[in-house]
Amino acid sequence: MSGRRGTVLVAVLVIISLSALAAAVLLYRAQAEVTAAVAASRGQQAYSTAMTGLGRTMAVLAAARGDQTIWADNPELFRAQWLCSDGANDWFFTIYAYNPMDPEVLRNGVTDESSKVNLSIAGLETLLALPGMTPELADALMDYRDADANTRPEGAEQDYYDQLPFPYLIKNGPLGTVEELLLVKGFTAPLVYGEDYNLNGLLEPNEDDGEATFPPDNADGLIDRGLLGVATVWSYGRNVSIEGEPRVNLNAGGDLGSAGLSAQTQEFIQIYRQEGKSFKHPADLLDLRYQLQKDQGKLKAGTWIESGVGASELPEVVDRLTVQPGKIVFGKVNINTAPAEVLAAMPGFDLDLAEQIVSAREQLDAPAKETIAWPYTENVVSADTFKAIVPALTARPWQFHVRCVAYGWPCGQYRVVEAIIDMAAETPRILYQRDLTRLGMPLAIDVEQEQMQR
Ligand SMILES: [Ca+2]
Ligand SMILES: [Ca+2]
Ligand SMILES: [Ca+2]
Ligand SMILES: [Ca+2]
Repeated sequence: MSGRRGTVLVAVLVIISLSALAAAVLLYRAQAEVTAAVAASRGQQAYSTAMTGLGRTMAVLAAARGDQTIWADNPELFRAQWLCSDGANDWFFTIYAYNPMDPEVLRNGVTDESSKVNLSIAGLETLLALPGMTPELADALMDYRDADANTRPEGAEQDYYDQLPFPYLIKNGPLGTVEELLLVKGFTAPLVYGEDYNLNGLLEPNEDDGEATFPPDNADGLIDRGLLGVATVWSYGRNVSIEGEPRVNLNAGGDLGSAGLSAQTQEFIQIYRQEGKSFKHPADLLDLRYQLQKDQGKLKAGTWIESGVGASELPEVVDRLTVQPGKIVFGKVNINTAPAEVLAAMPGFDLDLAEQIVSAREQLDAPAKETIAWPYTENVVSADTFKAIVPALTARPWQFHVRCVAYGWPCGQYRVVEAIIDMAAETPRILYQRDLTRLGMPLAIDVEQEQMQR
């Protein structure tokens, strides 16, 4: 275990013992004679245990949001965590998720929402690159989410939904959940959920037997997770540097000195703006040369000037500068966590490049991946390619998808809860939560083996 990871774990464990105390207070000690009352009380205990699981996950993210080695797959913190005993039962929780490295076993961790395409932000080309998408579906989604009532060539606005047997009002704004897609013309449950009917990230026999049993699937031995596996509506981030300072807007005449830029770069930016030019992204500064159109002080028209931003300046430039006004940036995709199929859907990418990025990042540690500069500084892409892909990207996760199963042993009572934890808010919060218990126990538990390991 690395020193940093060790320190973080200790910090997390301290917080965890505090939250376990709080949960123990919630314990139902009632020795009820009535079986129904006992079952209800176990249901309550399972629910409190699941809530404590979410609370602990939040504590882990508060301590180590930037280090995916802590939160992506960490059985020490997230698997079969004993919470308490009520005399009759021991209560545990497990955090679990689909495992892209090995789809046949779950990982014990959470999922970065910015590793997915934001359905409320993505452009038409990106939507079309998602699995199962067609021009009709993409146009219908664009119409559903845009504010106007102008129907796109293959889309549908309110007048279409008014004609349905059971008409309803469409959003004409950002989606509230990914499953809201089911309200958009043409979207079906197989498109949204894929084959993972019980939403556990594993392929069950009924999810791999074709038409024999519900749900329908293609019986190819591989799990299709539908749009839920690659799409989100939750991803946004604070427009701040690693240090938490508001980024300086390159196009708005902010205090460039406070962004730690060299005198040459500051002067370049000022002159460039005086010439009426603007930046589409801070990365435009990389190796930028510009020929003056007018006299600028002592510099005559026709003179070439240089930004002074090369590989060594690039990380600071992309971390501390912005071209987007406002405190919040929506829908960027995380270059450090997005799977190749998601990166490939973003502007400037193709599948080859996406796969190169994914394989290159496996060699990098957390500090190397702190900013979005690494594809260039690690020689994965040229300056031109870097400038083309980087506007859609971020290097930092802020929202996390969590699935938590809590269970009692030996009674076997359980609750399954799914949530989106938002670490970009002033105080960490749960943006969304629902109970998945009705879909069944999501994973096999072997409490005796877990106890022997203890
Ligand atoms: Ca519309
Ligand atoms: Ca499944
Ligand atoms: Ca089936
Ligand atoms: Ca399949």
